[in-house]
Amino acid sequence: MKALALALIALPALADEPVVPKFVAEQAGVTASYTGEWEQMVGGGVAVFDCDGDRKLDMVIAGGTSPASLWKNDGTPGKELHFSNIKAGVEETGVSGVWPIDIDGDGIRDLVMLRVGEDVVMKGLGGCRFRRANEDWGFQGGDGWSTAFSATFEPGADWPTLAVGDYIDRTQDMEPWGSCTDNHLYRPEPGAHRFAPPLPLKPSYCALSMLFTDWNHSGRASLRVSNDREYYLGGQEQLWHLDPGQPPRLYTEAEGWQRLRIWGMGIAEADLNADGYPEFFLTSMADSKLQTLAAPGPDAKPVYKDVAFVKGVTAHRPYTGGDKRPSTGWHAQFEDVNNDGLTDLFVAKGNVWDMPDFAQEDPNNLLLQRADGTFAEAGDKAGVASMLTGRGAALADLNGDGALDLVVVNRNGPAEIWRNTGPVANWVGIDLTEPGPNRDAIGAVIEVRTGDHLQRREVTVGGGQGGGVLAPIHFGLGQAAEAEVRVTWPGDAAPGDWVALGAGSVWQIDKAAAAPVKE
Ligand SMILES: [Ca+2]
Ligand SMILES: [Ca+2]
Ligand SMILES: [Ca+2]
Ligand SMILES: [Ca+2]
Repeated sequence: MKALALALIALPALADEPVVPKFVAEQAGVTASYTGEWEQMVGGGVAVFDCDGDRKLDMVIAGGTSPASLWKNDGTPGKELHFSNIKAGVEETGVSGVWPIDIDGDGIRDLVMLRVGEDVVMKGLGGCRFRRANEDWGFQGGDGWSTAFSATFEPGADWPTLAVGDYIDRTQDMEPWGSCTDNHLYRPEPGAHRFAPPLPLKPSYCALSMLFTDWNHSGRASLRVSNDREYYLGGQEQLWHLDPGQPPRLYTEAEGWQRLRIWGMGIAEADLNADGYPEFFLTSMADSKLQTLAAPGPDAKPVYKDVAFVKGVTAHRPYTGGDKRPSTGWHAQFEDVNNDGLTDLFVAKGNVWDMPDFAQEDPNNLLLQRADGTFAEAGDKAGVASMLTGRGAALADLNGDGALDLVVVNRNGPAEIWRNTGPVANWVGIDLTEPGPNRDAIGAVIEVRTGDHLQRREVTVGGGQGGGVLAPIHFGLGQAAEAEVRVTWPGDAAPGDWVALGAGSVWQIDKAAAAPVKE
């Protein structure tokens, strides 16, 4: 109890209820929608990253039956948001999701575009221009209805490993259910700077989200897969071992894995108590899950208990608007939107497709974490309780003022953008770079200490719904004017030294450099 008391003293700004920041809707020049009927009922998301090196975050929005579109950030830092559409080479139709990642390690972010049809990898050419690279990189994009993505760099690899999740076999009749097609793992072809032929991940159960994550603090990622029980027979949630040089292998009940069946839509990870063992938020229809390891520690088994109810994050039905039917959750993301040092949670909501047993008027959630670890709904007070049909989303600082802004991609409706106008407390951004193939240090762990309050973030690519953010990692600092920061680089057994960094800036930490540099 003494440690807890000290932690509270170290954060004097914390009142009983969290500060609610005001999000102001700004059209910001963006006119994109995710459109389509049956084959676009799932999917629809946004990739947020800097595609031209000006340190302003740009966006690629999946369009479904409409072309995907790139939106270059040409707003003024600290001011209103503004983007302009430029022809970038990404204008494919059928795109269900899009994620940024530097595949070829040249320091320019590339894109993985999942489609209803052939998936496409796009090489970033700089200046927000892209070119199809399936042939150059040996990427066999298949012809499935792809819906889920994650990426990792396996130990010693000079090229990333991608996981792509697929949904229903769209060539089959819908009855009977159970026609899920295979998910695939794209590993490097050794020494060749290209992908080997994909390995099917059998069995597959209509994945809607995947995430490579070091759930057991082993220094190595496993692959979590969240599956939609609506369309599988005998399926469940999944966790795959990914041992170097070995075929992927499912965790078994003998190893502690417990059967869980949900309408799995999105995965978000956060180490809510900074003990090295991340919690997992899984969106679903009706109640969402928040899983924490039952017995954290070295050699932990993947036995999770659900703490969504006690933490107040079930988000199972609309909290405003009057529609009392159960909710449908999609993209989820943990970020600190008021910079009090406590991670908050955003969930995009929207009916699948005129499902009468579920809410049509289904507001997004913005759940603010309290000092006691429970969460308070603030989506309506913050101004983000849209009733449009949400799918993908991103929390990211789009105008560089230290307050995380929000973009939500809606099905058959316009993408919505909100500027976070605060109030927010102090913050720091951490932009990791390392030499070699894994330029963005995917798999690194960042720890941030203010007084006795510790925050911990693993750098991941994947999860969410239909897209993701590749940007400096944001930490709220409360009233602290500086933070101590250390990094455990991918493949390193021990963390680096603590360094003190001033609040209010993004710091580039380059593994090869002597000291962090303010951007
Ligand atoms: Ca930019
Ligand atoms: Ca690249
Ligand atoms: Ca917070
Ligand atoms: Ca901002």
